[in-house]
Amino acid sequence: MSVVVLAGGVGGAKLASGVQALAGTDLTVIVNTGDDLKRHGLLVCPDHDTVLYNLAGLDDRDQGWGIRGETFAVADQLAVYGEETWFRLGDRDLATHIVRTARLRAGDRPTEVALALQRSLGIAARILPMTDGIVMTEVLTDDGWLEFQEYFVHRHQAPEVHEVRFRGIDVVRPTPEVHDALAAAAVIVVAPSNPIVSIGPILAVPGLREAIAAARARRVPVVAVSGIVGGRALRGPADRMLTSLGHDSSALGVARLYAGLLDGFVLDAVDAELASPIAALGMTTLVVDTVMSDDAGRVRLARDVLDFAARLVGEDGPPGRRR
Ligand code: FO1
Repeated sequence: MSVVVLAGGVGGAKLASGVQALAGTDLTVIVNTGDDLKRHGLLVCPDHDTVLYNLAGLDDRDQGWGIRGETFAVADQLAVYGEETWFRLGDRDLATHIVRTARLRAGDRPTEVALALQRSLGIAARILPMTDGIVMTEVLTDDGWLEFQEYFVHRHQAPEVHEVRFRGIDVVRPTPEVHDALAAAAVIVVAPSNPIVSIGPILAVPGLREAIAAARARRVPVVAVSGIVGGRALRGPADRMLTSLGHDSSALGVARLYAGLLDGFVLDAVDAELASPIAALGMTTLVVDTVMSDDAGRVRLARDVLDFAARLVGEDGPPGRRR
């Protein structure tokens, strides 16, 4: 069964690694590239790399990003030279960015470079950038428009976000690899990543929503997992961002953002009372434990999600389209 997961960083990487344990080579992860940035002349792709290190079993579990057991000798020396080092790049992580940047300069496409990095780390699944074009997520705060990592890392997600934009999004397109993955998908899963700045850019790539709709028309179930549990984001600023942008900071608020896109929605047991208002949006719901605190939790949620998606495909296709 070919599984496509749409993912941002940590939450998406955790679920993707659970799916990998079950689906192996039949997994394709489409990752957000709106968080990408240039540091010290190198292109860094945080969401791709978080998924990369998770699927390779190299991820730093305590930190949530980067490589386990990392050292920071280069970052320390960069600081000696007066370089800004608020975005901490570890020594082994830097090798990823050096190789990526060199191959892009040599003329390879971002998707080709990403796939080569994955093969080198022994990953059998595919992690595809949402596009080969350049998209920059920016947030409007009281201090004006900030690049995403300036807001997220440098300012510790402290400024209130009044608006979000994805610069460059209008002119980018999904890659042939993304089109092929969605065309071959047996199930599409929207990971419990930030719905606005992680999943938002992926869905905003022109043609992406249409490709998902075409999959649904072939009776491919599309299911999402809420990253908001008990009104709070398990990690990151999604809860505060939802509120400041006028949405509910709840599983229901997330489901509303995905209305019309999904057949099924997975929410945590602590939010069970939201199942019926979410169902009223035209989605079938599944209430389970969605917190992935260890490997077993990742695989358990992945199995729950895939079993749920399989159940949605009845005689008449996913329930949203039954007449
Ligand atoms: N997050 C931090 O909070 N501080 C950092 O210094 C930092 C460095 C970093 C380097 C490489 C990388 O791939 C990710 C890194 N992250 C860091 C995480 C990243 O900024 C965010 O988790 C994502 O962009 C949010 O999806």
